[in-house]
Amino acid sequence: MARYLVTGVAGFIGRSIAAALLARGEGVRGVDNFLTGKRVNLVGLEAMEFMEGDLSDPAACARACAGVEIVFHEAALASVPRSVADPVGTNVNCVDATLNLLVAARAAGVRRVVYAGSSSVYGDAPTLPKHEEMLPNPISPYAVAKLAGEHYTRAFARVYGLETVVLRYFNVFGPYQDPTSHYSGVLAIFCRKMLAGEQPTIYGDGEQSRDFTYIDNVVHANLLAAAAPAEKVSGQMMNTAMGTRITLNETFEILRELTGFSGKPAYAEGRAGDIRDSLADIRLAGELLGYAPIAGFREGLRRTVEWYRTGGGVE
Ligand code: UD2
Repeated sequence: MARYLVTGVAGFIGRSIAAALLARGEGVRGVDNFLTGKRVNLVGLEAMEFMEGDLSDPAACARACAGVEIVFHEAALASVPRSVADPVGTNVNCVDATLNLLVAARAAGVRRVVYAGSSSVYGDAPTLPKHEEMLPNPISPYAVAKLAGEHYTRAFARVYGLETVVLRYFNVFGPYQDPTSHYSGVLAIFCRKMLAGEQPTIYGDGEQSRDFTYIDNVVHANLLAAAAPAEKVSGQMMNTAMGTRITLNETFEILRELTGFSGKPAYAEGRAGDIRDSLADIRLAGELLGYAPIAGFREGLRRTVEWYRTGGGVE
C-alpha cells in the first residue's frame, strides 16, 4: 500500500524524493504526465507504484490520492522563460493542477500535502537575504503561478484543516535534472555543454547571483517536512536553500575546473522576467524543521558533473 504520493515523479526533484522514500522501505505511488518528466528517470524506482496521469484532470488526481497519507507535490511546469512564452500552459500545469490535487487530497482523506514552492515569488526587490516575512513580488507568470499554488495550499490548511507545508526551493540542481531543454536549469545546461566542449551562453553580464541548492538538501527538507509535528509546521511556508549565493560568472569558473572546458562563455541579452540576485534566509526552516544543509555547493556540483560525465541525462 502506498502511504506516500509523489507528483511529478519523472522530474528530477520528484524522482529524488521517491528514491529516498523507497530507500527507507516506504510504500510510494508516483504520478507524472511526461510533459517535462522523463521515463528514464523512473529507472531504479521499480518498487514504486507508477501512475501516468495529468493533474489538470480531477479524475487523475482522485486516483492518485486514493489511500495515500502524505503527498509531495513536485509536479509543475518549471521555467521563467517558458512561462513568458506560454503563460496559460504554466497556469494550467501549476495552478489548476495544484487546486485539483488539493481538492482530491482533501476528498481522499490525505493527512498532509508538502508543496514545492519557488524562490521566484520574492521577485527582484533588492533586499537580501530573502526571508519569509517579505511581501511576495512575482515578476514572471511562472512566479505568479507558483505563488498562487502556495496560497491555495495554505488556504486548504486554514479552511479545511488539511495539514500543509510549503517549501520555497531556491534554484535546485543535481543528478537527474534534464539538461536537454532550452528551459532547463542553468547548471544542467552548463554541465552538459561544457562536458561536450560546447560554449555555454550567459544571459546578461553573468553577475546575477543565485542560492544554488543541491538536491540532497531539498530531499532532506521534504522528509523533515513530512515528519514534523502539525502544530509546528502546518500552514507554514519556509525557504529551502543553502543560504549562500554565487554569481553565474563564478559558477562558470568552477565548472571549467570540474569539466575541463577550456573556452569562454558567450554573452547574450538578459532574459525577460529574470531576477538579479537571490539568496535565502534559512533560519525559519531551521527552527520549524531542524533543517540545515547536509551537502555543500561545491561538493554537490562535483557530484552533478560526475553524473552527467558518466552519461546521466541522456535518453
Ligand atoms: C527560477 C527560480 C527557481 C526555480 C526555477 C524553476 C528564481 C531566483 N529562481 O530559477 O527557484 O523555481 O525558476 O525553473 O527566480 N541562464 C543563463 N544561461 C542559460 C540558462 C540560464 O545565463 O543557458 C541564466 C538565467 O538567465 C538566470 C540564471 O541563469 O539568470 C538562472 O536561470 P535558471 O533558468 O536556471 O533559473 P531561474 O533563476 O530562472
